[in-house]
Amino acid sequence: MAFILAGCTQEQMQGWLPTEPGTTNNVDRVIGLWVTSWIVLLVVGVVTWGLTIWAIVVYRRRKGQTGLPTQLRYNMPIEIFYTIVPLILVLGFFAFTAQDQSAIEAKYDNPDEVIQVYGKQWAWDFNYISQDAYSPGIQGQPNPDDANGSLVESEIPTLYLPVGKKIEIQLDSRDVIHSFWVIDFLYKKDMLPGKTNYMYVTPEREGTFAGKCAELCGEYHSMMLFNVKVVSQQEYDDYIQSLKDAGQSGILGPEYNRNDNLPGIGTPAKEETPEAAAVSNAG
Ligand SMILES: [Cu+2]
Repeated sequence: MAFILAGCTQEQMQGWLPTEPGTTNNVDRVIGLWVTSWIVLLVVGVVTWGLTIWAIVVYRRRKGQTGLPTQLRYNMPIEIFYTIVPLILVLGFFAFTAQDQSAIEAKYDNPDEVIQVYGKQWAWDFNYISQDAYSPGIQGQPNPDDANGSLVESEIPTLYLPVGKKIEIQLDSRDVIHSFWVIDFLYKKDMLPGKTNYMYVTPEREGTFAGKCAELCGEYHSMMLFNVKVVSQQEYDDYIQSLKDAGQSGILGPEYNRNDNLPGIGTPAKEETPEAAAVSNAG
């Protein structure tokens, strides 16, 4: 196995997943689960295809044979084998998936940074809660000079993350269900109106990574893009300072949500006017 794998490229070693090992604290775990699962499944596949072809060749009808071959049924050892092996496989996949999932979803008790991301039709607002600064986003702007429909890169909302720091990201929505997907992090999670989801990540490699909404959320869903810049602590601090210099201190809270009367949002319910009460009583 080692000899065969030695000839593989990095791309093949990670099962063609769109990332590099070590991009976050979780990426290697996901690659391991993905690649090992494929190896197990391919072994099962080779055995199954092999037995199928063997049976076809060895038990083919020979010249001069007539009638049906000896009919067999209820071969107990084979019945048990065909029941036990898939059961072991399913339980095995479940166990390893559950183990990795609970490791990836493990809460940081003392995150270095808490950042809130709001999904909204069709862009993102980033609240750097620990730093008391925010960055509002607009949806992707079509490039007027390009007939192929590319977007103006500089207009795409950008989330800055300091490298090597434990980050808690709170995922919220201002309107409909979106999904926060950073491709190179091999992670995505839904953003639901009225409910906060959490993502815990330690980015470990500096760079710019593409992100997008992964839940069809309306007409301009395809323009709901963002970038993640993983930078040094110094660059991160400089960026936060630039937001504050631009007057973007504080956060953009739920007051900008479109559905401000959902249960759980925390906005006070509108008071019933005497006129409305009269109408509802009459109705
Ligand atoms: Cu969306």
